[in-house]
Amino acid sequence: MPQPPTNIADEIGIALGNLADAAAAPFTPTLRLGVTGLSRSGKTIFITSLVHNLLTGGRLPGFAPLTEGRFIGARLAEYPDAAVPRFAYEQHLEALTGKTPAWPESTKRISQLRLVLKFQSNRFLAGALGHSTLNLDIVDYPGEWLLDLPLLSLSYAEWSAQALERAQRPHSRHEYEPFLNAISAIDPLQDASDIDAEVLARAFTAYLRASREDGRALSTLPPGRFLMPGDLEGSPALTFAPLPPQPGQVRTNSLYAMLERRYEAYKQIVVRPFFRDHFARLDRQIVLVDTLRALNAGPAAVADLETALTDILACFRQGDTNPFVRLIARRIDRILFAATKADHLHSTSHDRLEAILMRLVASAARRAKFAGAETRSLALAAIRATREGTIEEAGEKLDVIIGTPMPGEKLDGATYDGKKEIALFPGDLPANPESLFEDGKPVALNFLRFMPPQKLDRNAEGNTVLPHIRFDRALEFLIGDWLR
Ligand SMILES: Nc1nc2c(ncn2[C@@H]2O[C@H](COP(=O)(O)OP(=O)(O)OP(=O)(O)O)[C@@H](O)[C@H]2O)c(=O)[nH]1
Ligand SMILES: [Mg+2]
Repeated sequence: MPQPPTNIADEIGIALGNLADAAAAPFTPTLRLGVTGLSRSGKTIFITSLVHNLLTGGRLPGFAPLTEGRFIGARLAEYPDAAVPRFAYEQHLEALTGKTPAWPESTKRISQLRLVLKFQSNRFLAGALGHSTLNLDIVDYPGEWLLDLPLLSLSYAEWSAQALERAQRPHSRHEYEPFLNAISAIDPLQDASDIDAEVLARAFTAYLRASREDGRALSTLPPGRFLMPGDLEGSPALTFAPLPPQPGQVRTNSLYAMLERRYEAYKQIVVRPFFRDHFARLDRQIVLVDTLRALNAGPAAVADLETALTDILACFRQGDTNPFVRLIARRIDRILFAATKADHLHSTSHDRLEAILMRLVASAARRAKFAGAETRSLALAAIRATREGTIEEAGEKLDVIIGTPMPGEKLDGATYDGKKEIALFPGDLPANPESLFEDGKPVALNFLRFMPPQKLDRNAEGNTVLPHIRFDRALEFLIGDWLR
């Protein structure tokens, strides 16, 4: 039986939280923006760019509050939840804009931030009262953890069946072999022992790690904390593994029953609070999708990504909200699907990139729209690392991007050192997105990771300006109407 992602106690907590927000709303309303994306999809960069652009009034021609001159300014404020560290905005910005610009590391822990936005409202009553303020709350977390949300509605037997089926696919077999051997050496119905549980969990984690290194499938598989344990390293809730189905009732002191209990504990102790505290009360959502990486990896990866996004997004509470319902039950009423890192392609390919993204998230978007939420899709770069150019090859004009590939990136037998700038023609995206989902050869594309922009402009106040692609339009859709 599928279980709801929350229990009654959670629901009461969520409703009370919403009421507390509502009580504070006449003074300062709070908008919770969910930045959703699998690992390496660009969450940390998106949040850093958002904070920097709002703090410094960046170049955002498509963001109406700024262009209409109503945006007064922003500041970082203390977050009400003292238990979670603050998003390391200053460190991330320093990494990106320091002497030797570098991308921030993969996120290992959860963090959060609150921006207080001040603006001149153009609504009659609010305008007469002077300046208005809005709290914008955002949480950053390791993308791996997102894959855990669908586990909330899966029993141990269901999850085991899915995990074992996936592992037995042709390209997973060699990574899975040692784990398969570990399972065959153990009788799931024998007496439970910690040692056996640890052996299985270790072999399973090694398989998850090997799959992550394999570019052909999704970069990570659940449970997310196995590879990104945060504070839970070594805890019993992380010491389980999938097992083949057992006929009939299993003894409560069997290994199978022990691993089942630990799986349930993982859901209760780790996944449910993560969902309840950070995802159950969102107002807006941006779903970041690294479409190009999946295309590079081939049809199996594209199909995996589509399934993962559909399953994950089904866990969120989306739908139309009216102000009365919002008092106790918040819903995400706007969702922006974004193909990130659009600067890896020339702008002439952005329409096709958006078409592919729309095909990837079609089921998720349909479901959200049916619930009453507004959706949009966009190809964007939160930080633009390339510029555009044209080259001539064999008498043909090619639209290229110009940038510095990351050290170690390889193309046509050359390995780049992180210093040499190149002009790259990444190839043509297919006009028909459907072709990417059909089994067959991956499309021949050259996507390289680029160094962050090396020379940045400064604005009149001396602040660095982060170049971007359509980031202003994303902001307008996500928060613009709250700043009216
Ligand atoms: N060129 C370019 N690269 C980007 C952009 N955003 C992200 N990247 C690249 O993608 C990598 C991952 O971005 P992050 O923001 O760290 O991704 P994340 O979603 O926070 O990943 P996890 O923390 O692992 O969940 C970065 O190190 C960059 O190499 C962008 O706008 N342009
Ligand atoms: Mg991150």
